[in-house]
Amino acid sequence: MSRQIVSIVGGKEAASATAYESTNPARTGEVVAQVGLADAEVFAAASRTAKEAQREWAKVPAPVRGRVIASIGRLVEANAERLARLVTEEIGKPYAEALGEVREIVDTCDFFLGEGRRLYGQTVPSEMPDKNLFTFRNPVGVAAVITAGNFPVAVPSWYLVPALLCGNAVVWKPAEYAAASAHAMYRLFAASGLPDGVLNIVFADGAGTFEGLERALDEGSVQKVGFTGSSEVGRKIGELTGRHLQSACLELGGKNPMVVMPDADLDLAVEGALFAGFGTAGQRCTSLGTVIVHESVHDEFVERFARAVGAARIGDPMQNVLAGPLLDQKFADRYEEFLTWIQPHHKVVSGNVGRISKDNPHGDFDGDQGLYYHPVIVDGVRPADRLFLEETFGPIVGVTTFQTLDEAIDLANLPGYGLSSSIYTTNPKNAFGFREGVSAGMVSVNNSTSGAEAHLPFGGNGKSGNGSRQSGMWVLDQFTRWQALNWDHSGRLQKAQMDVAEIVPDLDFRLA
Ligand code: UN1
Repeated sequence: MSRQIVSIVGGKEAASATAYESTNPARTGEVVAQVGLADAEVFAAASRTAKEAQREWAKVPAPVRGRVIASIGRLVEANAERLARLVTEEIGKPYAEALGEVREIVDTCDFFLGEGRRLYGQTVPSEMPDKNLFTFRNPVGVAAVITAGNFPVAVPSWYLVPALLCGNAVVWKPAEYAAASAHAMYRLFAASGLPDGVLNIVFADGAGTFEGLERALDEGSVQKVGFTGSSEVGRKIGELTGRHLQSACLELGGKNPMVVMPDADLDLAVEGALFAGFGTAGQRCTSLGTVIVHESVHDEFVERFARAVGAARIGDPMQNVLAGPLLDQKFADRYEEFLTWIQPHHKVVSGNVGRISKDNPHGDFDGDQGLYYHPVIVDGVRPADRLFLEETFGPIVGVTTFQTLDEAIDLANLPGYGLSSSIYTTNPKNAFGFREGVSAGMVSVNNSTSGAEAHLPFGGNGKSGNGSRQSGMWVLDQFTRWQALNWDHSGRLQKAQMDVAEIVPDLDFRLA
């Protein structure tokens, strides 16, 4: 029998309004969890509960909160295989990658448990005597965190761990199609001893979440929104939070470019493009969108890339495969639409296109009973094409050519996203020139566009986000607000800018 799961608010199961089935995309007939979806009121109520709980949580000394984060890391580590297996079962991510994803939670905990003993403020000299200036990091309050299901546990941890460490309470709304993985992660967090109400999990559909969030913002019970998902929904959340004078932390889509210079190690570039484009079935926000390859090496690169894709194993995600199925039916439907963007002037160089089946196999794999799709390389993509300009979440990569580095940089920036990017070159001049010119928040040199490490700033510009950064010390600015304190112990009112001693220089002085 499959699991039955519902939202948990203040440590108690909350009411659900509608039912949802989370299924295994590798065997679509298999239900992983029956999920009770809550309505807008439950979301708003969870935010009120969180607001109440946050007051006490903020009073727990940060080093003690850091110990809780340490416990979460240990619990996740001790349950790594189980959690990874559930992720594979629910969203079809190859098991080795799912284990890596779980590792990323532990890495994030490792980083932030120490932050509990740092969370530094500053002492700052005053312009007047007998006066001291300080800065403090205060928690923002309640964070509403809304996450996608392609990284159902790692990406949420990028929000949850620092938010909790900084003394905030959280209402987390995970993707419905990854509800069981999220529920398991919630239980691991709860086992760390987090007081009830400090972390709440609400399962809801998009419309219910949006309405609940709007209510919570109106009521003043949410002070920060974290969102990972599409640029389209990110824009709506940005508008909503903007109306409440808040700036959300938005981690959105990408059309991530990979530039291949004539001096590149082509085998390395092919290996990078294969993993960046088709690992995770192309379903990372950091997945490769377009290879921008120098015209002098284009034919050679495309031939080797197509060969590598033809040889890549697609199949049961519990096996040693490059990619498993797509995340969910919704993603399969959308991906099929992206395939209609292939135009007569394009050349598909990777072989078969579309759903893998008995009549349309990938090597000897017939698609079993899952949402498996052929990896597709489309050569001859032009700057005006939808395939060039828009994110195509799934296993499809475009190829185009350039003559000069400046032209490659212009092409890389043209779609207007700015999450990740990559250049393959053996010349440092090209690497640094690209870094300087590309609009992306993340740049790889001789490496995949995906696979960022958990302690570097993660985030994008343009259509990829509003400049917010997650991970490492940079995310602290999302979950804390600086407070400035000045303390005058002179025993008199000293007026800033007015009662300041003046040392008079001789500005007419010149060397003889
Ligand atoms: C995402 O798809 O939302 O850098 C995040 C990477 C992963 C995270 C991807 N560590 O590819």
